[in-house]
Amino acid sequence: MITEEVLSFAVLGHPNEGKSSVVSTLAEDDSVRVTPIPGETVVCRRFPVIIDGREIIRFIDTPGFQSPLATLAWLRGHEGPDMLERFVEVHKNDQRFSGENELFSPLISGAGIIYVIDASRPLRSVDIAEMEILRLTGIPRMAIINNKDETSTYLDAWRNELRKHFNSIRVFNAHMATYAQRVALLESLKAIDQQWEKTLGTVIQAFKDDWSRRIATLSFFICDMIQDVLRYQASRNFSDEAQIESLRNRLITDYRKEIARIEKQAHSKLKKLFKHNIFDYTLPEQSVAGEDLFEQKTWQVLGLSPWQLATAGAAAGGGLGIGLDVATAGITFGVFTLSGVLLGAGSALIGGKRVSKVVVKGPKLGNYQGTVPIGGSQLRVGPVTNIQFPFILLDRALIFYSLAINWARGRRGRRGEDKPERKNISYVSSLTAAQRVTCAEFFRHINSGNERKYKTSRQAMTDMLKDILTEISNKDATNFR
Ligand SMILES: Nc1nc2c(ncn2[C@@H]2O[C@H](COP(=O)(O)OP(=O)(O)OP(=O)(O)O)[C@@H](O)[C@H]2O)c(=O)[nH]1
Ligand SMILES: [Mg+2]
Repeated sequence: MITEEVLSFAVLGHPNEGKSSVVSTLAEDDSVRVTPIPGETVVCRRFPVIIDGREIIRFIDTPGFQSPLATLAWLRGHEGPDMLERFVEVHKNDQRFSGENELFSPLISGAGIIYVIDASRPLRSVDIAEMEILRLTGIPRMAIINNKDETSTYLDAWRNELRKHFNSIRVFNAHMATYAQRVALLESLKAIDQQWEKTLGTVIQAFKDDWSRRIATLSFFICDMIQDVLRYQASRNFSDEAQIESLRNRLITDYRKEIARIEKQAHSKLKKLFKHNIFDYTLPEQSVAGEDLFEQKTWQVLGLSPWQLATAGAAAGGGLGIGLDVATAGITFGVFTLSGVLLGAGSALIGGKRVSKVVVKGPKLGNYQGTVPIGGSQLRVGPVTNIQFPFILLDRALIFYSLAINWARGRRGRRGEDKPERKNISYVSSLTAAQRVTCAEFFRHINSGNERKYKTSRQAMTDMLKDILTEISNKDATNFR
């Protein structure tokens, strides 16, 4: 007899009930094949959970029961410790039982049982036969109610039946489960069998430690992203004042592209950290977070309110502008600098939107013509000075994170079903006043030149982010942003 050398759980059930979805979520592995076609999984596949290079637990995806009534009838006539081996031996060439032959193999090897049912449909006699088969095996077992449609019509009937056959029952929606729910599921597995208690305790601790490490890493990534954006500037040289207009447009395009690239890169690091390896998951388009960073809508819904901005900015001691047009939700990119040439008017328009004052650096053309560098002058956009901008970046990162940790849900997208409410969409608008100041302090010192203050404010920012990220992951995944 082959034995599973690592603590293993076989995920069993009827075809198409969500077994593979449960495995995918528990093992954080998006290579598990999940399809709407019943009978997709035909052979068992092991999905290890590896932490620190060590396999700590293993989930086994199995094909669905095929002929539960006939299987039960046979087993009842052959009860005994090795009845599963004998069943497979007798039926190995019988196609009617190919599902059972396959799914019994991990049980023969010593795996525990996680039985998945979809409670959005009524209970049938085949389901009871499956449960009875599992009870006959005597293997410690838990039932998972994967309520696909989230209807409760049949829930009580299912629960009553499951209670007769299982040591523990949990509702676990494979497509919505969060990190906290995964840990809760492991906790209840621990309670089923004393033999597992120690190992599962270690597994749960490893899960928790691993999660804290990811959160710490992510808070660094977020700070880095905001820092890179706030420090970025695009510039171009020119020699003819007539070029300014077209140059400015090009510069803005370049600037936007680069900012978008920095943000995208941070999101993709986040995605990796939360083990989305295969799917090119991006922010869902129908959600506000899927809007372009520079879209007016983004600026209307995310970030802080004008009042919150004003107080955060003031408390952090200025340094970052509130932006001329926060109230109208337009976009100020911050300062245009122009060295060598005076742009003329005190403000400029970008794409029809007013930007903050044009700052002229360097000698004015008229008075100091002699000092204009050979080869022309330079037009520069950035670094951004609008305090709302980093708040919006932070908001989008938090929203992206909340989707990524809602692992399976994020992966499958469920487009169209979840038109998010536009209200309550922003995370940063629900920060406390003290947290807003912590953010503003950090944003300000990114470019203030005060290295000591920069370091302390960044440390405070990462500490605060760790708390926020932990809080988000401990919440239920009821809010789709
Ligand atoms: N809405 C919703 N759909 C789900 C959920 N779980 C699974 N599904 C869908 O149900 C279908 C079957 O899911 P699978 O995980 O492939 O089911 P399975 O039990 O492994 O199926 P077989 O391998 O064919 O036996 C897929 O289309 C899933 O997207 C859920 O929690 N919610
Ligand atoms: Mg499957």
